[in-house]
Amino acid sequence: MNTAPRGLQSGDRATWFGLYYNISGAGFFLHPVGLELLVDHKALDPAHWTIRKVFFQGRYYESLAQLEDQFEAGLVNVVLVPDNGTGGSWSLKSQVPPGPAPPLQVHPEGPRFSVQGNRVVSSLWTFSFGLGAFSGPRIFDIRFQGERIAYELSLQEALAVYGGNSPSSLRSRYIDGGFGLGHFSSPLTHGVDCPYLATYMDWHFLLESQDPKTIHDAFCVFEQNQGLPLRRHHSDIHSHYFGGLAETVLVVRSVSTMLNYDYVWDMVFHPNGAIEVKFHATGYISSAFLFGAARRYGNQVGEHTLGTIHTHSAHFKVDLDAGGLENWVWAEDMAFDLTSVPWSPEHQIQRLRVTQKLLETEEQAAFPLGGTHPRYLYLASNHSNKWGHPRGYRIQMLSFAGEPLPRNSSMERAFSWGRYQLAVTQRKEGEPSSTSIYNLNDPWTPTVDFTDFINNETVAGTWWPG
Ligand SMILES: [Cu+2]
Repeated sequence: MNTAPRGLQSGDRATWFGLYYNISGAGFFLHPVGLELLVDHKALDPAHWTIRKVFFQGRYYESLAQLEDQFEAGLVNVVLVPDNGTGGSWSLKSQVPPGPAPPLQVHPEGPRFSVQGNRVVSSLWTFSFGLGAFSGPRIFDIRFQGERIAYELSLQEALAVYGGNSPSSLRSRYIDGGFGLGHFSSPLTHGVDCPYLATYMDWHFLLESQDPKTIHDAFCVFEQNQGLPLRRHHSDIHSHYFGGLAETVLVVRSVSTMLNYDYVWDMVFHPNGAIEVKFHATGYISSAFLFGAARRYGNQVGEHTLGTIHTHSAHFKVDLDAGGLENWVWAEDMAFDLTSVPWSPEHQIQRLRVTQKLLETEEQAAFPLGGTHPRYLYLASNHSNKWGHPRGYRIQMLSFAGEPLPRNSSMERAFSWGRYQLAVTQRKEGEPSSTSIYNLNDPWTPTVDFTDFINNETVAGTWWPG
């Protein structure tokens, strides 16, 4: 099993590889044998690559020869790991008969959207979709009822940080854009990955080869009943009526399989004009040989297997156009004022009111993880509705991500986007992405450090022709 990063400082080219049994039909992810090798691959000629360190079942050795010598001398305590699994369940095959077929969604009068090339058109929404070979799913030119809402909505990066007591697990920080979130997209299985009646599209790409490749059914688009009303009211008081609307959403989905784990990426278009971005992590966990204080670093999932502790984070970019290209960032919240009761001044009351604040600089509009942020945050235009309120688009964050790495880590700047729940920056042609494919293999001198984008420039009202 390949791991990253590949060393401890800029310029290093040395990777820890974990060895696993490859069990037919169930992969190798849960079957570590306890042997890990640090391979120095700095030389351009693979013939000169060397093994710099060996780890076997809890102990480090200078070389395979040293491990062999100590084994021959009876100094190595070997735990025999069977090659057919070690208790626990590790196959994704169902252990029980499937039973009756599950419910299906149908569209009685055919789909209510069409896909023309890479453009999706429904009665409410139009947009173009695609995959960045490295950055993954992206949507451009999103229009709601004909009006542009966003020029770009795209995944930028995914990050997984691990802990453990074996070298490859305690070292692992996967900055997945460097491997290729689009490149490692997997074909979608009808009826499992997306509804049976979804529209499936292939993706063609040219990467690391002279010949184009195709990922069959790399995208799906479908409409889904949310099983909840978008709105409803039933009146039995004074007048008798019911008004309601079933909520159906339009979904574009793709899945990236990054070795053992799979990210399901959804862009969800709601009938009220909201766009939702979400991802789910599934697939296999990563694992390591279980020894010593392993359970400080995860859970035991097999007789000799530790499921290693880790985090998942992802970063998205949205280039919003709320009512035109000139936008302002407003923070709104609520506050209580202590006031005397107008009709009875000897009493006091806590009166709830609206607070509003214009956020003018990139610093003011950057919200660190764990800090307080306003309950309502929106991009507003200089157009008003008929009551004089500025037209705008709310940004709502629902995330329980933690800090990816402490700031004093030598590689934290390679994913410094992880410091923020949300950051609004001036749009620039020179800042197309919050990350770089080169950050994976040299995180110590990152090609792109997102915090550089936050340098006290204004985010108020101007539009930036690039
Ligand atoms: Cu995970």
